[in-house]
Amino acid sequence: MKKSYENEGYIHLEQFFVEDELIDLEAIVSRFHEKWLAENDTEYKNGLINSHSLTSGKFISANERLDLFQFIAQDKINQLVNEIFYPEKAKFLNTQLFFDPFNQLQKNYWHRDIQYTGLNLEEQREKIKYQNVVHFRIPLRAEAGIELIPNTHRTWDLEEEFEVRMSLNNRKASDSLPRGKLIALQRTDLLVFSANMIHRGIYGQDRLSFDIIFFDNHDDIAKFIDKRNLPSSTELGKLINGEIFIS
Ligand SMILES: O=C(O)CCC(=O)C(=O)O
Repeated sequence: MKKSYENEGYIHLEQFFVEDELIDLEAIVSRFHEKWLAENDTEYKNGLINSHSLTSGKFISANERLDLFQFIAQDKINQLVNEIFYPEKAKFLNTQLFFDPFNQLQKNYWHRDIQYTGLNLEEQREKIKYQNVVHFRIPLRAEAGIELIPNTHRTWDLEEEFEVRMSLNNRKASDSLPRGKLIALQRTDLLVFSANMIHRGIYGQDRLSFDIIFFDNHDDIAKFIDKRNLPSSTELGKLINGEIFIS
C-alpha cells in the first residue's frame, strides 16, 4: 500500500467497507448535511461544493460526534493510515463532505490543495516532494468520482497542466487534461489520495462523499487544525487509537 501511494499518490480500495459499517455514518452525515444546507443556503446557491468540520459537533449530537470519532479512529482505517505515513506519524486534520453544486452547469476545477495555503510556487514545488496531506474519501453514493494525475503528489505540472490549473493563456481550470485518470467510486469503496496532487471532483449523480483528512504532523499544516474538531479528554478516553487526534 505504501509503495502504491508513494508511486501513484492514490489507492482505490474497492469494497473496503461492508454495508453495515456505513449505515450509522450515513445517518449522521445526512443529518449534518440537512442542517448545514438550511444554515448555508446562500453559500450553497453561490457555488459551494463542500462543507467541513463535521466533528465540531455544530449540527450533530454528542453521541453522534463520538460515533464519528470512533469511525475515524477505527482499526481498519488506522492501520492503513499508519502504513501510508510510515515512518512519519499520521494525525487527523479535519473532515469534509462533498456534494454536487446547486447549479448543475457549474464547472469543476483542477487544483492542488497546496496552492491555497499561502506558499509561493517555488515553496509549493519543494514541499510536495515530501509533504503528505491525504484524503480518505468514503462515498456514500455511487459517484463519477475523482479525476487525478498519478504521481503529481511528488512531481510538478507539465506546462499544459499548469496553465489549465491556473487558468492561464485562455485555458480554463475545467479543461480536460491528457494525463487525467478518472476513478469512479461505488458505495463501500475507499479512495485514498494526496490533496497535493493535481485533481478535480466530477460532479453529478447527487454525490455525497465523506472525506477524512490526515497529515504528517508538520507545523505548517498543523496550524490549520481547529481544536473544536478534536475529541475532549473525556471523549479521548472512550476511543481506540486516540493518538491519531493528538498532534
Ligand atoms: O470532490 C471534489 O469536488 C474535489 C475534491 C477535492 O478537491 C479535494 O478533496 O481536495
